[in-house]
Amino acid sequence: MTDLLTPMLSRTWDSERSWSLAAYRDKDGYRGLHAALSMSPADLIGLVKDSGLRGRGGAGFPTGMKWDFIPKDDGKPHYLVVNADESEPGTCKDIPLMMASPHQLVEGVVIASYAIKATHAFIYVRGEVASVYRRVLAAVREAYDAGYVGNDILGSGYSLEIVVHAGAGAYICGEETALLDSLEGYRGQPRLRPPFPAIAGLYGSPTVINNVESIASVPVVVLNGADWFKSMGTEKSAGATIYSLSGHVQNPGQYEAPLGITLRQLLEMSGGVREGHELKFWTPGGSSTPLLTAEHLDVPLDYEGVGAAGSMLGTKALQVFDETVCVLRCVLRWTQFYAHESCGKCTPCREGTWWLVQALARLEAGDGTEEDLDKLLDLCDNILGRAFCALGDGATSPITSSIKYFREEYVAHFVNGGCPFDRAASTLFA
Ligand code: L3W
Repeated sequence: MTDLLTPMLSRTWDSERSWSLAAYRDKDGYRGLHAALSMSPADLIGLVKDSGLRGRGGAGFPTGMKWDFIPKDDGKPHYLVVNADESEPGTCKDIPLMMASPHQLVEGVVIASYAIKATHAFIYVRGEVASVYRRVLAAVREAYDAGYVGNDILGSGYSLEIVVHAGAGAYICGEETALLDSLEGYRGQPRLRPPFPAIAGLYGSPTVINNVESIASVPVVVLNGADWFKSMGTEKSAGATIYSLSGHVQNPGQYEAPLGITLRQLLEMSGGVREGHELKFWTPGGSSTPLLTAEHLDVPLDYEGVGAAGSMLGTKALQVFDETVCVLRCVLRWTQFYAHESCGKCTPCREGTWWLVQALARLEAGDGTEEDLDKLLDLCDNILGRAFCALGDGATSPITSSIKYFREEYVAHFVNGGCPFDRAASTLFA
């Protein structure tokens, strides 16, 4: 882990037994909670709004505004749900964060729950990663024993129960309303929005659902103030965040840096693309965000900058591919993932992703034609904006963007009668 400028989320990661309560307390752990409990819930929401913190799960929705949507004095129970079901291809920031510093999440959960007057909070962890489940559970138990969770927290009169729940392993359960269905014991499938969870969420009650990194950012915002947070990042994308570098880079891993840094700067600071090779394409935020190329190395990695370049910041999962990678093979592999993970609820996504795989497989094998390429784009057109949730839209992103930048590579497959790449030269998708 390398800290660039202002380590905030990663400040404890290099400590011995960084996941323990003792190590967290050594780095001001739970001081944010003390400060938060001395404020009114309304002031706390105001502070998070002022800070400009935006959701780190992909959509960048303003966190304080989401908290403020929770009805005031409605007499219903309120819930906080943490989306820890990280499974977007290339996305690997929440799991390292929870492994290295689970108390940062737990402290954020208590502060956020207090702000929205929730009496129960749920941390929905991806089921396949048992080590994360165990680590978060151990941190929650430690926090109960220390009086940070449970009855009358730190003598404030505020009480909170936290439940750590392991999912059963489905990408769709990262979609917030499918996650709620799964948490309630149903098969995880998205619900129609509106109503948004803030009005009718878990068990029909007002619910805030935030990503792990968003919630883990809250304690330092409370401790250091909105102006401190806004001093990092850009005007509309405040603060620092975790970028995950993977693929053909010298030093893959998590890099904490202010929003607005560029991929060129991150590569310069981290050792660059693998030796003797050059960058061909990359994803700014996982495979659901349109691909970018070497011409986008200086795009500011914030919500506005990446949007203006025709993509989305998403989860800041920077997957880097060099010139040895066949973009078509890469896109086929991702599309197989979406077809497998489609929940089947809506026809455009259920049928469409299956057809996308058929068309891409034919093209990749060198059996396609120009007509197949047009059909592929037509299929994408019929999925985008017509699927029930973001999974369908996301499935089209790598396809349409790769054809935009690498159409000649698609054509080369059917002109050649097969893949023109030497698969042995690439370490990815070989
Ligand atoms: C109340 C309103 N609440 C919006 C809330 C809404 C949600 C948040 C953002 O998808 C993206 C997706 C992936 N009243 C509201 C309101 N909200 N209007 O704001 O909502 P939305 O619909 O913009 O996004 P989303 O459906 O949460 C998230 C992209 O992130 N992504 C990440 C994928 C990662 C995983 C994973 O690892 N499990 O799925 C990557 O790019 O494609 O576009 O809370 O309720 N009027």
